[in-house]
Amino acid sequence: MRQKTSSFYGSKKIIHIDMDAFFAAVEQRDQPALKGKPVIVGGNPQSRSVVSTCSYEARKFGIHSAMPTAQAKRLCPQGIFLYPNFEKYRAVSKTIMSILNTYTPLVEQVSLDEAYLDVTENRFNIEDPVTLAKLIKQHIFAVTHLTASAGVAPNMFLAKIASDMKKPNGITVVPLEKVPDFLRDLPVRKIPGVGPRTEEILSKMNIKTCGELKDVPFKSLCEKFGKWGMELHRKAHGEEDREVNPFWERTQLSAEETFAKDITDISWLKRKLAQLAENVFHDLQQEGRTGKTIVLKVKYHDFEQITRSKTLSLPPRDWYVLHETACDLLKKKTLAGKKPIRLLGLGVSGLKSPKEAALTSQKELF
Ligand code: TTP
Ligand code: MG
Repeated sequence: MRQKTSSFYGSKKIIHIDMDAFFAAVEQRDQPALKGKPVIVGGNPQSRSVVSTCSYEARKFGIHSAMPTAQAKRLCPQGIFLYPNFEKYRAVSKTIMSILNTYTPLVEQVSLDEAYLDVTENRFNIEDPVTLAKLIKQHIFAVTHLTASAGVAPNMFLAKIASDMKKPNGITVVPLEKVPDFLRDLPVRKIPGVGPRTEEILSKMNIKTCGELKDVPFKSLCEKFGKWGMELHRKAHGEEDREVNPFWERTQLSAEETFAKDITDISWLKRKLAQLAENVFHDLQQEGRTGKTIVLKVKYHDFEQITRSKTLSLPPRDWYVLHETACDLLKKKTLAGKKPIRLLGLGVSGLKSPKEAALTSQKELF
């Protein structure tokens, strides 16, 4: 036993758990006729809505989260299209999180279906984190009849990358001594936080893998990316300081997009804000949270970045309130129309759960 876990010694033992095709799996569980079928959870294919998720059977048709539902329907006309039932998913999520908490109090929930556990010390005094990950997966399945994938690693970002590698129902283990091998051929895009923009800049520097990124001098990365460069350098070496924080709570939810070219046309920018508002509102609904402060982020063509915000008297009840507020900020508080814009972001901050929000508004009445 000691032999097996020695590679983790002197470091942390982190498990990242991510449920497989979460919303779709819950639907397949509750309607056995859907088992083995392409199930797509999202909005109406007749509207401009997007796919929340789909079963692994549907993924074979090229369908994925955030794809327009209409496109999913074209790719898989025989697919079974369902509306999401957030209340049900929230209840299942609560059960899963309470299972995780029986192993260690150090559980950081990241979304409805995803969490990190620091099992360096755990309630069962099990030394081998892989044994624990297997137990946790079995436990979740026994109670919910749903499968999860797990990543086991010495830190959070490696555990997250690992949990995605053998989906569905897999476990990927990255012991400390295997970290360099694990990162060598891993595409830089797999590093959490590396989006299309960073990927593009790195690609222009001929860097496609974490192994190649590791060899870039620290100074060059900092010159290119500032603080983010420092972070990238550490990640390429498999290092991270973050601790699993059970009290972490998302206080802001946002969406943003970098455009293929810089934009001056205000009507185009407003249309883009409508899409961002729909996405953000959808995510708020999914998490069952509300907030009153609307934040607009603008990055101009010269990379100058500004954020402007407005606090409403009530949380937005629909996406178009978000959209209207963002358009108002864009018009009155930015140089949109005069100075070309490369990125727009829209967020809601000061987030509260519906229960907290209800309590606050009751207090405000007295
Ligand atoms: P994910 O864990 O990203 O996806 P998943 O669980 O459906 O599939 P897998 O992990 O096996 O790849 O997201 C969890 C849930 O969050 C997902 O079931 C639906 C929801 N979701 C959205 O509503 N919109 C999105 O764009 C994404 C990515 C997820
Ligand atoms: Mg998942």
